[in-house]
Amino acid sequence: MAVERTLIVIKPDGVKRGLVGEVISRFERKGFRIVALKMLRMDKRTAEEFYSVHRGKHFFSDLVEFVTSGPVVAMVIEGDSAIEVARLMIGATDGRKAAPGTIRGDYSLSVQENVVHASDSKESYEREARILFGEEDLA
Ligand code: IDP
Ligand code: MG
Repeated sequence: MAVERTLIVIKPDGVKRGLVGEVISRFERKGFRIVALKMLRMDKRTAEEFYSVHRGKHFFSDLVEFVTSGPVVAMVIEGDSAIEVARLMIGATDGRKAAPGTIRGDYSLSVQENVVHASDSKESYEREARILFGEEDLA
């Protein structure tokens, strides 16, 4: 058993649609512990930094516009194999193709507006969590 942390972000579509409780509840019921949780609004610079691996891709500017279009809810959760398990729970990127039972599979019909973000590796988690949270939040 490897206890890990990962970053979950409920994107502006999820917040606008009233899915905050639903998404948090799924991770809690799975057995994860919430380490830190906050609502915030990403500015353009933060969003560009957060999604910097996608800079230059055709969807980058739309993605930055989308993720800055309203508040998001960010949380760090902790539990066994958190990174891999959270990715399984959110499902494939494209909500139209994500398996039913996953968050995206149950709540999204879009490749862009797909409700939720979860870090895809330990390195991504460490980089992304540092953008949205301070050291003191994660102590
Ligand atoms: P992921 O969120 O499943 O890790 P990534 O490929 O890392 O998917 O893409 C980051 C985010 O960019 C996606 O969650 C989605 O919001 C958006 N995105 C990805 N591919 C496309 C696309 O082809 N068109 C529009 N938006 C996209
Ligand atoms: Mg990704």
